[in-house]
Amino acid sequence: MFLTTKKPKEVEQKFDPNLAEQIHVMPPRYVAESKKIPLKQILLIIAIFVGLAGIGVGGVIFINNFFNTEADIPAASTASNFSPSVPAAETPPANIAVNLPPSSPALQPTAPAEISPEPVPTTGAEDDDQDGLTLNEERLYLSNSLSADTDGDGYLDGAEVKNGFDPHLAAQTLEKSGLALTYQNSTQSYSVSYPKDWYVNTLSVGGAEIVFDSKLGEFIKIFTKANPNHEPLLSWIALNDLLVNAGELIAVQANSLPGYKTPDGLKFFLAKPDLSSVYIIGYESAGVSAVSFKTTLELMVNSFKLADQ
Ligand SMILES: [Ca+2]
Ligand SMILES: [Ca+2]
Repeated sequence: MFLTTKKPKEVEQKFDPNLAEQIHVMPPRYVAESKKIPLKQILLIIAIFVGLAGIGVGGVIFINNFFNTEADIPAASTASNFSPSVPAAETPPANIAVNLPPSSPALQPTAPAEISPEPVPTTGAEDDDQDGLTLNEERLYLSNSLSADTDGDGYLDGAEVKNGFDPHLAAQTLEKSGLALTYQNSTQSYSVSYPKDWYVNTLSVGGAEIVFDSKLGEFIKIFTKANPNHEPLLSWIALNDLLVNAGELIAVQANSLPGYKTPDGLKFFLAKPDLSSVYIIGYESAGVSAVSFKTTLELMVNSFKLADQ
């Protein structure tokens, strides 16, 4: 037959089985590239993946912890939801209230601070109750600085001290109360009472110069002077103490010893009966302007006693 289905020879010639095989085979470049994926890249990808997964897990844990902490503070009912392991009874509202700042004091009006008056400075030499004892002496003898007769026996505090009596205990001497002590000068043969809180210092060999120190700058000194010519006391003073005007001196009788005192009452001269010695009992202020222990000086003068008296 003329018309056949036989393929043209050209077409048949073009069909090449080898060529067909080549068409179905993957091109060499693709095969080569797929086989060349490096192991390092795979490990890197895995590492990145693992890292991202770790960050994600960490974030979840952080968020859970954050919300659990927040939940512990407000109320016990919600705390049990976020932290079931902690019983609600362990975090009662009472404990939370303790941690809160107290509100009641802030709401209460504060009273205005009292303004204390400025303390009035004192010299210690004031005698407010006019009993003859200064403030320093009232402290020394435990008497009331606002009561002229502390023990109520009818004698003023100053008069009692001057004569060796305790102003805060009726019918009791200062030495018996322990408020005054007796100093014995065996070399110069005399004794004298002085306040127990004072110091006694010997300034010269033989005890001719003894200082009774108040520790407040003021002191009383007893000076023993020889009178070899047995001069009358007033003459001896005029000859030996140029700081004193003998004509202004006031005669005194202290414990049966004749003597004189200066007009200000701060220096006393006593003579031994045979006029062999003169005792000068003087008040020294050592720069202190106010005299605090004038009555104490009188106590010492009145208690001055010779050993052979
Ligand atoms: Ca007084
Ligand atoms: Ca009294």
